Amino acid sequence: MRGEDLLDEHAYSQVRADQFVHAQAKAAGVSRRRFLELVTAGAGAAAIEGLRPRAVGAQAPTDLVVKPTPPEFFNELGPNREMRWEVMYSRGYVVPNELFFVRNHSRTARLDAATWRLRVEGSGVSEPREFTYEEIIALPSVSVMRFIECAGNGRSFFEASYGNKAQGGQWKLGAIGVAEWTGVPLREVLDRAGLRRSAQDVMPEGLDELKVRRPMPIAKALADDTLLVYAMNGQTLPMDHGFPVRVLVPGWIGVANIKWVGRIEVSDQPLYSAWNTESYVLIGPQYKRNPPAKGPALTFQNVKSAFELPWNGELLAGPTLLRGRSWSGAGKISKVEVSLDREITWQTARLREPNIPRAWVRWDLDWDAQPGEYSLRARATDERGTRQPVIAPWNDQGYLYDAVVKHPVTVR
Ligand SMILES: Nc1nc2c(c(=O)[nH]1)N[C@H]1C(S)=C(S)[C@@H](COP(=O)(O)O)O[C@H]1N2
Ligand SMILES: [Mo]
Repeated sequence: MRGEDLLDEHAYSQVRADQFVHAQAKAAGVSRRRFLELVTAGAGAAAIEGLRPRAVGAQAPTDLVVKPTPPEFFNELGPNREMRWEVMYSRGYVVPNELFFVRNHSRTARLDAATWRLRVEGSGVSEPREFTYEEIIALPSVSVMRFIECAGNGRSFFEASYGNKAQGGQWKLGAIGVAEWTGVPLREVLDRAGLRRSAQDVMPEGLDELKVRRPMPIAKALADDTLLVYAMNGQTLPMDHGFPVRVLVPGWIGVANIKWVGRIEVSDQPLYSAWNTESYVLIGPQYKRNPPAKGPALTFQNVKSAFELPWNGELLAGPTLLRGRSWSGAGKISKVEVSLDREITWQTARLREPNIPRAWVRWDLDWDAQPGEYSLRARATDERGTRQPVIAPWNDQGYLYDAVVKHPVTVR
């Protein structure tokens, strides 16, 4: 099973669901079909520990995030802070830590590196053990530029396409950031815990109130750039971004990048949690249930673009340099086109180096802006040839909105 390529999203969720159902049915001494009936009726859910996310009580809003998040830099969405895209205009490749978006399911955990431990355990390792912070930072390390993007980034745009709001925080496009992440390849730590050849799934778990956790197949856990991160843009990992250690799972949806990681379960059986059965799965008319999950589990982020402009922004008439960034979970961006005239014509934007896979590329375009109301469009194509579509397929929880966004701008 070790060499099995489960990086493809559909293969991964289908294979795991089949294996899981088989094992659970066997353990319960019922047929596969009877087990599925129970799960569908809601009773089977009890078979899976912690399947349903617990509700979080009301929090004092000031308590949710540690760093200052002034309204010039961020939109506040409950416990989350969305980056305003205009703050990236004329900035460098990475998003500075002070400007990086925050997505917390509950609130920022306040941990002490001196008492923090990382426990690696489960049927997939022969020598379960704990690591201290000192031990982690003494291991071989690498630094990579990658994005972290919430699966719900762009969710608010479903409403304009379908007339209905998708469930969840109504992000525009600011639930993404690129940083230089420094840490230890997860593989190094798994090897030191005696990784078995039979290991199938790896589930990092956070030390936050909800113990957010989500599994990935062993192939993804062993990838060169899947890291246990302790520094962000050359600084100690900030509390809001997972201090002392978080996981980086490049290209995958934001929630895979578990912050405040305290435990990693390695299993020779398929693993499930609420975050790949109830949420972060695709539920909608075109998606099939995938018991015990309510739909196919999300893996990779898709292709998106954003202008470095305020939403409903105002520009002064005259020559201006329009700027933006595009990204894809599948690799580099190969082309970006911009339309200033509501998709009658498209112009190719200049791409600026660097163009790093699973990070983003900056682009720009000269525009002699004349007074008027505009609806700007940018559409990117990645190296696999995937281009942003006109419409994103509906799913109830509003994940993976990749359609071309209509960005309103007034020129005076
Ligand atoms: N432990 C834990 N890890 C977590 C989360 C969380 O609530 N708890 N949120 C996830 C989600 S949904 C996203 S999009 C990213 C956001 O990372 P950031 O807050 O550093 O930008 O962290 C992920 N890791
Ligand atoms: Mo997210």
